[in-house]
Amino acid sequence: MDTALLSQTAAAMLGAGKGLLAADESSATAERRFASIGVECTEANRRAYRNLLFSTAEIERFISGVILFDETIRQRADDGRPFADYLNARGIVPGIKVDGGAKDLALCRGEKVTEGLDGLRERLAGYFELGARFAKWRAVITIGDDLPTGACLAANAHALARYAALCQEASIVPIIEPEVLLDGGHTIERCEEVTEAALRATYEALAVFKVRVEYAILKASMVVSGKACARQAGVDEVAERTVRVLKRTVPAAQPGVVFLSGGQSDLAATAHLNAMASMPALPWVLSFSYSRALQNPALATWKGQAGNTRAAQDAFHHRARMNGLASRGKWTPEAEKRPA
Ligand code: 5MM
Repeated sequence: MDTALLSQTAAAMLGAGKGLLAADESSATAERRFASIGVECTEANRRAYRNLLFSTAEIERFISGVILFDETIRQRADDGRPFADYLNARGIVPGIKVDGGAKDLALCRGEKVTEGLDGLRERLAGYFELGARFAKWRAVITIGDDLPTGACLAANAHALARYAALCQEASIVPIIEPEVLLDGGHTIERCEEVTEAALRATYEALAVFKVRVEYAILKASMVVSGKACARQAGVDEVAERTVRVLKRTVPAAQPGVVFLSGGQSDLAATAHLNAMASMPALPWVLSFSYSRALQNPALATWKGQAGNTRAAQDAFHHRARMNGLASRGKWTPEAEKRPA
């Protein structure tokens, strides 16, 4: 474990006014995203789309790191360089999703546990060789009448901790992502309770498995009202509840927390981050690690047509710039009126 490298990587990922682009959609997720714009989900199209995002002019001003999928880290940019080298040369840290996906948790109907620990040590060594300096593992927690169960929280926390320990051993910064889904009719109070329980379970497991939180980054879901809940909490309430839960559970020794967007609208994800990053005296850097909330307008503009590349890049640049502002607490609705 090279602690100097781990510190350097975490610091680069958490650079001021920057955040992460989650571009690690697995094939099934990419299929759904491409279907929404009527584009065939071939390997060539996935490469072309990722190339469009990664080659956007000046994106390194707002994007500090990109989470890649296994297929993508083995693909090349238009100029022939492997994507990891291409990003690195632009000052963007390449990272890699290493989980094997969320699978049904035995005897726990409606719940998932993320798999992928078998052979992970060897896979991490391979990814390091390919240039990855951070990794990501996502656990999925569903809120329901009697959910989550203790079994679901314990199984996912255990897996996240063993993953994180293996990453640090390999000098790769682990992003630890216990995502509480926003699907359902639950209240924001219930989301706060479940998020706190999930984070408590996660940090207890990290301590048991000797993970050094100084060299880890949390990818958190925000505390929000369930999508189908009649009362939708406003921006300030989401920010206050989310930060309250983080303060109760996340050690100050950890350098940063990046948020997922989880199906929030693009503007809500930006406004929520901005409200949290505006709060005084937080012990960690707060930023973004969005997939949909960064990519939605770009994907919709691109539509698989090479002629739309420039316009799609402009759309991506805009959302990255807005979220870069939000990570400094400097975003305003007026800033949405382009251009820069
Ligand atoms: C890119 O989406 C990631 C999960 O992909 P798979 O479900 O295909 O494995 C996901 O972990 C993502 O990184 C986070 O949820 C953030 O994405 P959103 O869209 O929630 O910001």
